[in-house]
Amino acid sequence: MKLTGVELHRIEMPLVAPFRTSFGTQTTRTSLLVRAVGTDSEGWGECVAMADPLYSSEYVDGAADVLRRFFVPALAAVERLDAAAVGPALVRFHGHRMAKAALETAVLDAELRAGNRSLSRELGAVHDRVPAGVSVGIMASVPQLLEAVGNYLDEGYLRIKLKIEPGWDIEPVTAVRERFGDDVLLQVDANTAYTVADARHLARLDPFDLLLIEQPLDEEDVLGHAELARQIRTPVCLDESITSARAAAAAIRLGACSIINVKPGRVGGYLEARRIHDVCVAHGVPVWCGGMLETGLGRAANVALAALPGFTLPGDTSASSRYYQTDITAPFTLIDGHLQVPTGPGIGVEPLQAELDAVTTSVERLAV
Ligand code: SMG
Ligand code: MG
Repeated sequence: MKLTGVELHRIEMPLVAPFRTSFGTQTTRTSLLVRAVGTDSEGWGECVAMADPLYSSEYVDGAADVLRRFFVPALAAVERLDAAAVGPALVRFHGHRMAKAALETAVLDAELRAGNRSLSRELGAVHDRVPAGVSVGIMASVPQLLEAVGNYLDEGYLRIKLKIEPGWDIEPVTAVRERFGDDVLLQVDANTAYTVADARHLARLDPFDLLLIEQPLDEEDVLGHAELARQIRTPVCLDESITSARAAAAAIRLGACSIINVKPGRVGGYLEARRIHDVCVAHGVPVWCGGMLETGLGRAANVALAALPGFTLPGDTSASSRYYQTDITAPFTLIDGHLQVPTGPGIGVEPLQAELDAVTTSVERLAV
């Protein structure tokens, strides 16, 4: 296809509850949606950058800028555009993987819709539903945390992830294990809040039989993770550090992780995410699908990815109601702790016009 237009839709959606991590508290999700219009179809991609560069160096205004000034003009020059052509067309531009991923996903959605093919089939999904985990923020008190975890377990979530930071780690994990028992699938995510000097402290999590500890150290500290992995029994999982299939292969080889969190936005798109899956399967390293508080658009695509055979752990693929009162697509709901994998053409969902309009703060139409 040939690109005939691109729109950047900026949206603001209130979260059902504040979400606190080691890098800050979020009450609203500000995101950018990319709509790509081609000669015979159109598609959507959700940019997972946050309003501020706190999780990674990317942020919403930066993503809009790089899309507008560099990425969209580069794609507009491609005569026979498909998703596989996006990476090569943008490869000379460094970084900005979340912005690249959003644009590639919009093109992929359009391409698949034109061919009446679903993303799940395209990626090689082998399941029609995926188990849902939930990420639980840092709370003001242990009783509040126990209430939140209890409610999620009652809803049917099959795995609990606790956000941790220095001062909120051993105590909440102990309390959750004491209240809900050893059978709950439990893991923690530090979002880079520790240093390798904390190894002995983090080893105090060993007795709790956690599935994994996610990104305890700085994203560039791959060797530190390898050192930490030798000093603790809890398996180390990387999130922020894994920005490509090459980075995944290196981290595995160096012993920096034994599990990998795959987020398509963080790695530049679903095609690279699948390559990471393949690298991990080849090394016997389990993967699971992370989350970035996506709307139903991004969630639909994540759920398709999470249905690949190497995704053997539940992901941060929660129901729409975990995040938003009203989603901008038909909501994802939990059925026996699982989300259904969309089977329609492309990513399998579309924004509902009224719901989208209600949260849209600006639409920018880019000339191509
Ligand atoms: O989408 O359920 C979700 C959020 C899952 O904890 C989550 N994401 O580091 O894995 C992570 C964080 C990054 C976003 S925090 C605002
Ligand atoms: Mg994480």
